[in-house]
Amino acid sequence: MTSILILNGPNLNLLGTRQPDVYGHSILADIETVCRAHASSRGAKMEFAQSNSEGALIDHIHAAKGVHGGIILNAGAYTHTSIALMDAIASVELPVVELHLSNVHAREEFRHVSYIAPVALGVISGFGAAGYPLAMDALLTHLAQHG
Ligand code: CA2
Repeated sequence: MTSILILNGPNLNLLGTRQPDVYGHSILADIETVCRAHASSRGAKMEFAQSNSEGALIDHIHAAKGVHGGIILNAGAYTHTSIALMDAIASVELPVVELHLSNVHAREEFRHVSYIAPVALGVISGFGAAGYPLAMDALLTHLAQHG
């Protein structure tokens, strides 16, 4: 059975508490519930994780090798800063979908830079919590075609 990792970065544990105009009303646990139902409807396994620490996110990416077929990564603000996350993704050679709740290209210029995009399969940004099942469909379709 295909298995994927859905990994969430810094401050995403605060979803639903502030800035609902930007990030929506869902809390991360709601998003996890939707992802679990979606994975099961697609016959896939899923691990869902969040960390505020760059090192822990890198450890999750390393541990995905040989366990998961691919990764959906909302790296939060580390997207715009972290060469270390970029190197971790490149090193595991797993397909990664970069995901953002907000449309980062419609926001401040510093959010237009992504260290993840050059090593990602593709990017989904701006569809709120609905972006998670979209990213799952994109990754699972890719894995069905390419293994
Ligand atoms: O749009 C996204 O998903 C982001 O990855 C979210 C990050 C932001 O730094 C990226 O540029 C885009 C921020 C997540 C912080 O989420 C909060 C939620 C509620 C209250 C405060 C922060």
